Amino acid sequence: MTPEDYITREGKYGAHNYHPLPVVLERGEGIYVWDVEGKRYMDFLSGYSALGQGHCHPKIIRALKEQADKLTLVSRAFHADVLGEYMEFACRFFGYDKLLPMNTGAEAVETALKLCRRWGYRVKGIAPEKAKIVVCSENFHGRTIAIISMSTDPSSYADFGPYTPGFVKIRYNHAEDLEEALRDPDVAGFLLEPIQGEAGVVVPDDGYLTRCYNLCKEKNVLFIADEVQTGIGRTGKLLACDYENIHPDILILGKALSGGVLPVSAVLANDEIMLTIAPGEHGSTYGGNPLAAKVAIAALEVMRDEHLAENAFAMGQLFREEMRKVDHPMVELVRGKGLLNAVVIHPKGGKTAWDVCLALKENGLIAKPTHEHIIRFTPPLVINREQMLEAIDIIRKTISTF
Ligand code: IF1
Repeated sequence: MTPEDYITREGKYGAHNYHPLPVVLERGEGIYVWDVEGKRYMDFLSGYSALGQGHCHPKIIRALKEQADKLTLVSRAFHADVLGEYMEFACRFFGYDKLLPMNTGAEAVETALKLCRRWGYRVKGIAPEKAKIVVCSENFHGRTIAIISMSTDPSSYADFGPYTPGFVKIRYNHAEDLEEALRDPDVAGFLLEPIQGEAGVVVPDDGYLTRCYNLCKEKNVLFIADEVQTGIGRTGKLLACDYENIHPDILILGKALSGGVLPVSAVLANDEIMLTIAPGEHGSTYGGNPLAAKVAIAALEVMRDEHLAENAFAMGQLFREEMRKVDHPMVELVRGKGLLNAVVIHPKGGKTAWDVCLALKENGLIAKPTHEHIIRFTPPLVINREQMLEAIDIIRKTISTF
């Protein structure tokens, strides 16, 4: 089969909800992936940041295989020996009383929304059906109906209505909007991405998170951080909120929590919030399954023991420094934190970010455009200096051909 055969088959039998780069991969190791013809690429997408620990990290794969031979699923109808081990490990790792395990990022966001509303009614004392949650424009929190009801991007929400009520949308990076919104006593929580990923890696001003957090504390409103993409080392700290020493009331994790091995997500919070949900009121068949538990422990250990946050910090600095030296009309702006970076591409002679990504692929580096004119560069956090310099060289040379 040729690469075209694979692509045609996928398009014939699969829903057309994605527009992938025309590359068919069959193997991965560390920062590298290989296509069906044996060509090697540097992976500068990392499964949308899930593969922070790199492809097929031996320690994580070993944990997966060992557990797979013993016990894969019990559902939460029974206890499993490894679930408490994982929960204790993660609670200590992130500094919370309790963890609620889910699978995808979207489910974890949904869980956080439910927890927030519950807390709003049962602890804060908001009147029934009145609770509101404040969210930011240009947000991305996933694809469910409730989540797209928070979206300001028509490609996420258009013609999927009717929408879920109870969300108030304010501008991102404008603490004064939050101050205004929090005048309403029915607000239970404020949900945000510490850096907006899908929006094109929008980094808010220093101090924004702190101002928002303090406003929430003043008004008895939960500060909820969606760190599905920014968390677990991606931005150069364990959490992006760590840059401002903010400890969110509700922390949402996903993606790299399993190192790209399984869908594993989690919500962390203290007892006052978490214990508002009682048995039978929320859950998931696969949430917290033994495979996920063992894989997540291994993924977090790898991130800690290999100092991936520190490496992301250093490699990110190198990336932005070198990319900012590129003198080419298509390179409009380079921004990001750690290894969550974006380059804003100025179209030239009808050539767009998509064309740049196609050319990068030919030259052995794969990345994906977002919003027509932005390329996200998010390599695995295990990338070393030599590899990063090689990648920068590929990007520089590719752009110079335009
Ligand atoms: C897609 C971006 C990344 C997320 C945040 C929750 C979720 C995500 C902050 C939901 C998911 C994804 C999903 C992916 C594209 C993608 C993405 F381009 F939108 F910004 F990562 F770069 N919170 N992000 O970023 O997690 O349910 O998918 O596990 O194709 O939709 P999920």
